[in-house]
Parts: sequence; C-alpha cells; structure tokens
Amino acid sequence: MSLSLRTWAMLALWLVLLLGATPSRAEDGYDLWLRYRLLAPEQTKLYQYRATELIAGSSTSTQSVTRSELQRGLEGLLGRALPLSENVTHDGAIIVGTPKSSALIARLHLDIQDLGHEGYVIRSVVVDGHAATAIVAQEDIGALYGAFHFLRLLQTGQAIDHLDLHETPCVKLRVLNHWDYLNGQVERGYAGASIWDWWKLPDWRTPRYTDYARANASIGINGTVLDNVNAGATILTPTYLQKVAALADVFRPYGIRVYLSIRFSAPIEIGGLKTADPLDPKVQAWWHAKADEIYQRIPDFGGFLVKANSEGQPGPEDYKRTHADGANMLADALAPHGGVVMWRAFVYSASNPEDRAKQAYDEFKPLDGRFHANVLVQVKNGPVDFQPREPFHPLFGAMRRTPLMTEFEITKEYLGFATHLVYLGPLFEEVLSADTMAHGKGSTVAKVIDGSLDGHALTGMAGVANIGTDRDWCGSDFNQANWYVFGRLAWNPSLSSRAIAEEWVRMTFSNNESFVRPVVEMMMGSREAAVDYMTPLGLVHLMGPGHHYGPAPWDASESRPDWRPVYYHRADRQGIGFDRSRSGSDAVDQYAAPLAAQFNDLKQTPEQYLLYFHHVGWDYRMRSGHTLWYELVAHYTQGVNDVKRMRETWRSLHGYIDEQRYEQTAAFLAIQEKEAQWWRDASIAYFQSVSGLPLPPGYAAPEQSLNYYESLSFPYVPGFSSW
Ligand code: GCV
Repeated sequence: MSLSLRTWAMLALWLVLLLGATPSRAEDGYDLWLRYRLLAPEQTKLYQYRATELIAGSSTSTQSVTRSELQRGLEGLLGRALPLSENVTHDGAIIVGTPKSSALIARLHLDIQDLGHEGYVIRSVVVDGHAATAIVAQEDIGALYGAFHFLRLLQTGQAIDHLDLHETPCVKLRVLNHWDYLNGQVERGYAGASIWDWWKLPDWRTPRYTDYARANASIGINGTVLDNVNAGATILTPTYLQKVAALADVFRPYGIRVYLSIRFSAPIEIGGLKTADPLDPKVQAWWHAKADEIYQRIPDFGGFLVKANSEGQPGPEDYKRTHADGANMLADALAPHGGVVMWRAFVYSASNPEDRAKQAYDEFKPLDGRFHANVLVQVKNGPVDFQPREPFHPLFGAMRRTPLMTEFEITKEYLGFATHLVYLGPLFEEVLSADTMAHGKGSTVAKVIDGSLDGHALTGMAGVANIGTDRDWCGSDFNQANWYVFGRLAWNPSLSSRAIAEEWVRMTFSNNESFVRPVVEMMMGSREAAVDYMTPLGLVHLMGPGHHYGPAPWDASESRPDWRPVYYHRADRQGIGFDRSRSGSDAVDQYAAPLAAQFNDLKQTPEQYLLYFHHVGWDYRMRSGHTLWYELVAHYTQGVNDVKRMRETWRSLHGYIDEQRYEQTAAFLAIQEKEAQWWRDASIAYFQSVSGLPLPPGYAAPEQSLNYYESLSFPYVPGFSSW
C-alpha cells in the first residue's frame, strides 16, 4: 500500500500533536504564571546556565513546599529533573534555606541581618570550589519567596550567573479580599462560583486550594479574607470555623494567614445577646470568647475585616458609638493573640445630603489617633468606588496617626467584567504614585501605605479578588495579570506596572520578543482605552443600575440618589460635571492645601479629573483648543478606536501561543469592541439629548437611538447578588 504525500504529512502532524511537542499545545490557563514550560534558550539570556543539583531541606512543611516547587519548576523549565544533594559537588548547584535549617548555608556567612521574617537574598557564590546559587533567608517563608523569585528569573529568561539580589517586602499585610458568600456566589465575581467549597469542607480539600496558595505565595500575598464584607454571622459558628481552620491548614506552609469578614451584629444573631453595642461589657466578653475560640482552632489567624454602617450593614453607629469604638472593641479581643482589625472607611449614608465623595473623610478624619495599635483603616483607592479613574482618596495623607491600608478592586466590576482586556497595573500605579502633598512634596500614597511617611510599622494593602471556579481562575487569561500585578505592587509599591506586565507576559505566554513587546504595549494602553469609552474626563459612576453592566448615564431608577448616574454627571443644557470646588460641595478642601488650590481652579485641574471637580460649560475651551463637547465625543471615539487597534495587534500575534488561549482572547476582544462601541454610542446619544449640540464634524452618529439604549435591560448579570 502506498501512501500519498498528503497522508504522510497528516500522519506526521498527528504524531507531533500526540507527543505534545509543539509549543502551541492547547492551554486552559489553569497554571497561571507558574507554567514552567521548557525554556527556549534562544529567547533567553540563559545560554551558559547549567543547573546541576538541588540542596534543599524538607524538615518543615514550608521547606517541603519550597523544595517541591523548585523541583517542579526546574524540571519543567530545564527539561530534566535535578538530583537532590547534601553538599555542593558540581558547578551549578542551587542551595535554598536558612542558616537555622542548613549547616551548609550557615557556613556561607551571608549578611542577612536586615531581612526580617519574609526577606531573602539570592547570591551567586562559590562553595567548596564550585559555583552555586544560594537562596537564603532568616525564616523558611523568606526562602520560599526567594525560590519563587529565582524561578521567575529563569521563566523570564534573565541572566543568572552573577546574582546579588536582596529583597524585603515594603508592606506587611498583603491581602486578598474575597467577596464570596457561603452559598457559593461571588459578589462582583465574573469567574464562576466561589472557590471555597464550604459544603465539602473540612473533609475535602481540593488540590485547587494548594494551587491557590502557590500562586499567592509566588507573588508575596500573605493573607486572604475568605468571606464577603457584606458578611453573615454564620462564618463565626463552630461548624464554619472548622472549615476555615481546614483552609488555614492548607495555606500555612505558604505563609498565608486567613482572616474573616465579620458581621458587627453577630453577638445578637448567633450569641443570643440583645445588643451589639461595642461599649456593652457582655458584647465585649462575647467577642473575646469568640476570638479565643478562633485562635484555639487557628493559632495564626490574621484577624477581622469589617464593613460597618455602610450600605445597610450594622455597625457601632447603630448604638451612637463611633467607628473607633467599634474597631477598638474587636481589636482588644484579637490583641492577646496578635490579630488585627482592618476597618473599612467605605462609608456613606443615604440620609446624609453631603456629597457622597466627602463622607468617608468627614467621618474618619476626626477619629485619627483614636484607634488602638492593632487597627488599620482600609481605604478604597478613590473617594467614590473603584471607578475606571478617580483622584486618590483624600484620607491618604490626612490621618497621620492611623495606619491606612489601600483597597484596590482586582475584579473588574466597573471595568468590563471578565471579557474586557483591561490591565489594572497603570491604575494601581497612578494611585500609588499620586502625591498627597500632605507633608510636603513627595508624600505619595505609596509612602502612606508602606508606613514610611509617618513611621507606621503595621502596614497593608488589600485587593478584592477576581478569583472563581473558572478553569483559568479569573474569567480570562489577561485578568490573571491583575491578580499578579496586585501582589507584586503590594510587595513593592514602587515597582513599575510596565515592568510587571512584561514579567507576566513572559511567564504566562512567551519570551519571544516579537510577542512580548506588542502585548505589553497593548496592556499598558488598555486601561486608558476603557476610561475613554466609559467615563472620560473625570466622569464617574455611569454604569447600569445595581448590576453595573454597560452604560446608563440616564438612569435615575435606583432607590438612593447617590447610586444614580445622574447624581454624578449632573449634565444639563449648560454643561456637565459635579462641582466639587469651593463654590460647590468643596470636596477639594479635603486635599492638602496645594492640591486643594489646584483642584479648585478649573484652569489648573488636570483634564483627566475635570468633570470630577467641576461643572463645565459644553463650550468650555479645553487645552487642545477644542470645546468640551468636542473633546468628550473625541475621547469616547478614541476609546473605541483603541480597542480596534488592540484587536489588530492580537490578530498579528496569531501563532505565537497556543490556539486555545489565542482564540479566547480574540473572542473576548471582539466582545470588548462591541461593548466599547455601545458605551460610546449610548453615552453620546444621551449627552447629546441633554446638550442639544450637533456632533463635531467627522464623528459618526450613534448606531441606535437613545430610546433603544435606554430600553435595554439585563436581568441575569453575573456578580450581582439580587438574582
Ligand atoms: C461588597 C460597591 C459594590 C458592592 C460592594 C461595595 C463595598 O458598592 O458595588 O458590591 O459590596 O462596593 O465595597 O462594600
């Protein structure tokens, strides 16, 4: 039987696919940035590198996971298993551990005094006449972080023959906040259901929990709040604490502590008390006993996160007490065990006629200095609510005597849910590098939260997780970058979001420069694109009611005025924007004097915040010389064009990565373009109906009528709890 050339070719292709030898083998994203695929040496600076043996202890659980991560990573990246050894016998040994765990490491006499609990050094050394790489820390957890760093160097193709790295985290508590309900729903979650399978815990601990811990440890995250800030009391019952303890056991080797969001009224709901008044001795005793019970089960429990007197949650103000009274009562219960309270400043009230953006500052600033030592106040990055762009929160720099954490939203509630490709690194960096001017120039938000500005040792950064049961964890491959960048910036808030994007692309997809460069560019521009097609020039909060999907600038259906888009944009025949200058709500004066003066002055206000601080005439001349109306239409259009360009970029990259991830991203970008166009058209149609102005020449009219956009309704939007 003779086979045709075509048949032979087909057979050969099948063979290649069968052996999985092709670099484009389908991937489902489960491995995140810890893929450890065989390195292509021509794409790296590793030509000379030859790892020969691994010297790593395993007498504690953290040492064991460090060793197995290195074995797994090195085998995957280098294509061969490395023998374990006790001593350095060849050039190319990798040594990991602490002087306490290894006599060999003690013998190196590396200067590690200033590393603290979590720091590490990675050094190229000579041991017994052989070149080696030493990953050394004071404590096991530092060595694990160092091991992940070393693997990252390999994964990103760095030269590793002359290493002298020294790393310590700038922020102490680097924490994910899961907005997960015990029934499996995730508020503002777009990646499936909750990964916590409460029903099967504590007996069944899915391997996913371990992979979750590995991913977090690889970027330095050391805490996780398991349940939603809109908390129920059930999580504090013995049945659930047992489940929480099981998760804590899985996470412990990876240096991750568990925290819980608590319901302030729990003493009533599960404690049988008549009150939750923080100054009532019975209430205090109940919380002390509850803390004792928790620590008995979970000796390294992190503490409580609290949303109180906000959006309907109970809190100390129900008893005419302050937020400080509430936080301190809980802090006192946790203090004997070393736990902390992360008390949220996200408060605003329907009955308060004051500008919503001012209310948190008004309430918390007077409490500065009144919180006990183990309380951090957790402040959202902006004064409204995680919008595509807001100025930084005025509490940063305003509460010198209180440790403030910043809270970012990693899940894209306001930035296109799962499907829009929006890399949040530039948003996080913009906030962290913002100068509060509170104590002179250079008083950045980063310095407030890393404690260096006011000498706080207790510091923290929180990110609302975008993690769910989707196979790829985050609802899309590119959403993984937002989890990644949060962790890296929490470790060091002065890293550049561009450098982090590059690292992530290399680890997640490829080291091929022709792929890396355009993808990093695309990511770096993606947040600005979303700002443009959703809320340009300082507009905020224009999304659909409740579910927050899509544009609805016309909407006034929400029960509370401060949940309605019309409250925020205030567009009328004359102009648009919220006047927060001294002639308006005077929110500007919550900022330090030089910034207040700048924001108060229409001409000096950065145009990216223009309509956040000012109500501006449609015919106001912008710096470009165009009118505001023209610029608004131009920005909306620019946003759509940017997404079109992102699609073109992605199309040009076909073949560089596996088909599965390529195709999903391509499909999601198509959704993004469609929705960007919808945002643009619906917004322009609405604002035009208010301004009565013709579209600037050359700009296309919206595809549909305003009536059409207003008629759209979305009863089954994910992530919204009132399904
Ligand atoms: C957890 C916004 C979100 C809510 C969230 C709230 C908060 O209002 O839409 O889903 O509730 O912020 O941060 O508490």
